[in-house]
Parts: sequence; structure tokens; C-alpha cells
Amino acid sequence: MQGAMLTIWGRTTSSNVQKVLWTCEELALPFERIDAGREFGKLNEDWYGAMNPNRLVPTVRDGELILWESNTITRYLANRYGGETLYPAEPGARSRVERWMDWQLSTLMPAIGPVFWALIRPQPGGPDAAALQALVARLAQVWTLLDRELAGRPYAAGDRLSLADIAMGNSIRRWYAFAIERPDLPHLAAWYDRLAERPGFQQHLMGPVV
Ligand SMILES: N[C@@H](CCC(=O)N[C@@H](CS)C(=O)NCC(=O)O)C(=O)O
Repeated sequence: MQGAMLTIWGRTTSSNVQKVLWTCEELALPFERIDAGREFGKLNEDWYGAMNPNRLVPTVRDGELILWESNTITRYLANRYGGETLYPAEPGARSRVERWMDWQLSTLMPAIGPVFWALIRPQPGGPDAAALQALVARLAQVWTLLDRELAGRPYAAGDRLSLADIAMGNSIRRWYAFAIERPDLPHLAAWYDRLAERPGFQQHLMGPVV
């Protein structure tokens, strides 16, 4: 072990917690995980808000350092614990990882989030059938963009797994689990198969979509 034991607060069903858990597996980092969020509560307690003012999961403690924002946490772990293959130091290669991490937050999440909520956690006042169809179509359009990119390389940012793939792993797993029609996107499907071979994916991302 190269540093203090990490503590991770967050339920295992959270997409953003899963990014951190998978990164820990790739880096062989030991951690203690404490359930928090949804049915496990804790987020509204004072001590939690003092660590993470967003009152969301994940939150991570590494010694004296408190971290939040899942993509930032994975970058920190790779920087701190020898994850250069996941997050290269060379600026050009690094930018190719970072752009897909930013794309995950700015483009993929806004497309998949509403579909996830409508299908898996429906709320009163949610989208009707026509609106849902439009959301599903928009999500397919976003995945089609990535499929075309993956025609030229096996992973989002290049020849090897990176933090970009880890950031998007939960979304691709959910998309293939949704009871919806999907366009045939062979490069995306092959990428999903590649990600699903990783022990960290199998351990932390294959649970029920809830
Ligand atoms: N941008 C934040 C988003 C964190 C977030 O939205 N977390 C959700 C779970 S994925 C959450 O805490 N929801 C409240 C809950 O679980 O009770 C990150 O990437 O860490």
C-alpha cells in the first residue's frame, strides 16, 4: 500500500461511486466503503455536509484530504497512485482522456439521465410516451457519435483503457439493460464487451440497475 487507506462514502448502485470503485480495482488500491445516499441516508447529516457541501456521493477521504466529484476523484487516484496508463502525463494524450470525461458529464449524462429516471425510477409528472421516445432517440444519437469514434480505436481515448472508459462504464451497462429499442452499433457493442472483461467492471458495475 502506497498511502493511507482510502475511505469511500457511497452506495454501490450509484454510477458515480462505481467510477471510483472501478478505478480502485484497476490501481489495486485497498479501501473501506461506507454506505451512504438514498436508503442509507447520511447525506443530510452535519458531518457529511462538512465533507461534501453538495451532499451527494461519492465522497472520499485519503488521509487528511477530502475529495468529491467522481471524475476528479478518479484523476486524483491515478495521479497519486501510479495510474499513468489510465491517465497519461503527456499533455496531448491526457487531453484525449479528459475530453471524453468532460463529454461524459456534459453530453452523455444529460442524455442518459432522463431515460434512466423515466424507466428505472419513474416519478409523477415524468415524460409521456412521446417524450420518452424523443429522449431515447437523443440518447441513441449520442451513442452513435461514440460508436463512430470507436471504429478507429478500441478504447475511448486510444489503445488502452483509461479514466474516460471508466467514467462511461456505468452508462453503457445501463443502456444495454434498458428495455428499449437500440440501433445496431457494432463498435460500441465491442467496446462494451471489452470493458466488461475487466474484473473491476464485473465486480462493481454488473449489479442490478436500480
Ligand atoms: N457530479 C457529481 C454527481 C454526484 C451525484 O449526483 N451523486 C448521486 C448518485 S449518482 C447522489 O448522491 N444522489 C443522492 C443519493 O444517492 O441519495 C459526481 O460526479 O460525483
